[in-house]
Amino acid sequence: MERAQRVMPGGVNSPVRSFRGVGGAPPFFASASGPYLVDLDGNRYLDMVLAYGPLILGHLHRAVVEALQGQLTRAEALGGPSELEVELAEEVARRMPAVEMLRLTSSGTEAAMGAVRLARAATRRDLILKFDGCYHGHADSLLAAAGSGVATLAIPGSPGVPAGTVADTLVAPFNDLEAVAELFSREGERVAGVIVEPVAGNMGVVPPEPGFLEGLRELTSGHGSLLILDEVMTGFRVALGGAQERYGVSPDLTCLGKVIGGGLPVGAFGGRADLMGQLAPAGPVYQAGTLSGNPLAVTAGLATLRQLDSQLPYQRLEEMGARLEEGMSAAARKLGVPLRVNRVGSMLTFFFSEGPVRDYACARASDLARFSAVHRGLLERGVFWPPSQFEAGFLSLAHTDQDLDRLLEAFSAALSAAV
Ligand code: KE4
Repeated sequence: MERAQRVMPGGVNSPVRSFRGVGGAPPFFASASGPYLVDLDGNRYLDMVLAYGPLILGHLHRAVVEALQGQLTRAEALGGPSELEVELAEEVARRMPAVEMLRLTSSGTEAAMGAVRLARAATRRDLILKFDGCYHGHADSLLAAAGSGVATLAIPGSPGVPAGTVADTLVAPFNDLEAVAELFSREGERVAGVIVEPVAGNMGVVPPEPGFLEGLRELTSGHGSLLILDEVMTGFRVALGGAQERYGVSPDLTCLGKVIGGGLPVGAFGGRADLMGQLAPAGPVYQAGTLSGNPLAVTAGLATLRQLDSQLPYQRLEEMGARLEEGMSAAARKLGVPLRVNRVGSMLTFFFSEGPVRDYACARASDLARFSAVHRGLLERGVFWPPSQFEAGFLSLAHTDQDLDRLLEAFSAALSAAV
């Protein structure tokens, strides 16, 4: 880590990996297989991070490895269109009918950035509404923190983001439909779009309350605004057709990433053909990317999606998620520790909170010190849990029942050591 910090800010290439959120130094990983990671010292960990969501099949799934090996005999980059990109767009459209057309990118940040630009162009409006605690990548206009009050004009979420860049970004509390309705009654005709994680994952997992997503759909439709579902994390994770299938809400635009790259860099945004048709070169809205649709990354994404081709894998993921939720809750009950487990399918977060965690303010008010202590205890017992209260833990199809038994033993021991 000292060597890394001499040449990379914080010694990492993405902040959460530094363990600043939980304290202590992160292990440096060297290899992985199935549900396991191995660090430079040869210690093995059960992986509940899975590269923050992409590895829903686990590490080095045979189908992904074989597909990549085959692609490496053909090309690693092409600089021109390939059939592979068409196949991935068709696979996505097959699973998400609302995604009539797709543009591939190399990250979720680019996907959200492109979707927001397209929404503003298509509606000829400037205001974008996001939710406090939801993360859509680090594009300037979306690095916006909640101002004071309820649904308000944003303030820059980071140094280097000019106030003017977030002047057209509004922020409301997640799950607060009233705040959104009030905003639309005031400014609705100026709102280009609402962008939301249909299941929040970046404040820890916070599911949408009944009616929330449907309410956003009604409000946007009623005011000529667009609904953008950021499914970078939930896409093909929480259901065969993503959160839009699970909750029955049809967005105008969808952001994707993580699972559709199978661990290699892929993002995407897509939606109604009449909107996507306005994107360069078909239309005037500019968007581009040197490695967008890269054949290796697309190959890994295709191989992953093709393993997720029925309800069976999602039933297995649901079973494991439910078992983990129940086991963690039982361990906390036995120790008399207030614990809330928020879960949708195979993405879950535990909070040390007396009351329900329904938005970012609740998540921040939970016992972060206890989370850090339990995180450390899990790591010492060979379980790598996301190193931040505001991340989601993930399961993969490579996790076995025995892995879950060991995880629950480690959780119970780490919890009793932390109280
Ligand atoms: P990337 O640019 O990091 O590929 O995607 C940004 C993004 C967009 N939308 C959602 C809902 C996301 O969750 C993300 C990225 N997620 C974080 C972890 N929650 C990535 C991990 C990291 O930042 O290192």
